[in-house]
Amino acid sequence: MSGHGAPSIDISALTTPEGAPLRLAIIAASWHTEIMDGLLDGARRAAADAGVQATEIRVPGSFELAVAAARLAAQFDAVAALGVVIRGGTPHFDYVCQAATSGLTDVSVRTGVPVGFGVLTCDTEQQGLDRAGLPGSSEDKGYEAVSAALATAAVLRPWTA
Ligand code: DLZ
Repeated sequence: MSGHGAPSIDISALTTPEGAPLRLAIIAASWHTEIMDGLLDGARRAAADAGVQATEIRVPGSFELAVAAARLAAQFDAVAALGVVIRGGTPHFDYVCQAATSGLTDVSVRTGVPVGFGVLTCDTEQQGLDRAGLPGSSEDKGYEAVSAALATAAVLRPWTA
C-alpha cells in the first residue's frame, strides 16, 4: 500500500469545538524500539497539534493492542493503537498482524469509538523506519493514526448516544 493519495486532515480545527475536549488514549506495543519511538513521537505531535492531552499506555506486543483498546474504549472518545510487526521466518507474523487488525477493527465497530490504526506490518526493518516519522522517514504513521482517530471522533460527536 502506498502513502500516495493520503488526505490532509486539519486537526487544528478540532481545538475549537463547542463541547468538551476529546479524550484520547494512545496504546503502544513495545517491539522494535527505534521505530516505535518514532511512531510515539508522531502520535504525541498530532495530539499536541489538536490541543488534546493524551493518556498513554504500553503493552508487550501488537497482539495485546486489541484487548487494551477494548478496555480503554469505554472511557475515551478516540484511541490510537501503535505497533511494529516485522516479518520473520515463520507464519507468526501473519497471526500477529491478523490479530491486531481484526481485533482493533472489532473494538472500533463494536464500541463506536474510533481506533486509529498505527500498526506497521513490514517485510523489513527499513520499511518501518521509512514510515516512523523519524528524520529521513517519508511517512509519519503515528501522526496519521492519531489524526484519523481524532478527526473521526469529531465528525461523529453530534451522533454520540
Ligand atoms: C512474538 C512476537 C514476534 C515474533 N514479533 C513481534 C513483532 O514483530 N511485533 C510485535 O509487536 N510483537 C511481536 N511478537 C509479540 C506478540 O505481539 C505478543 O506480544 C506475544 O505473542 C505474546 O502474546
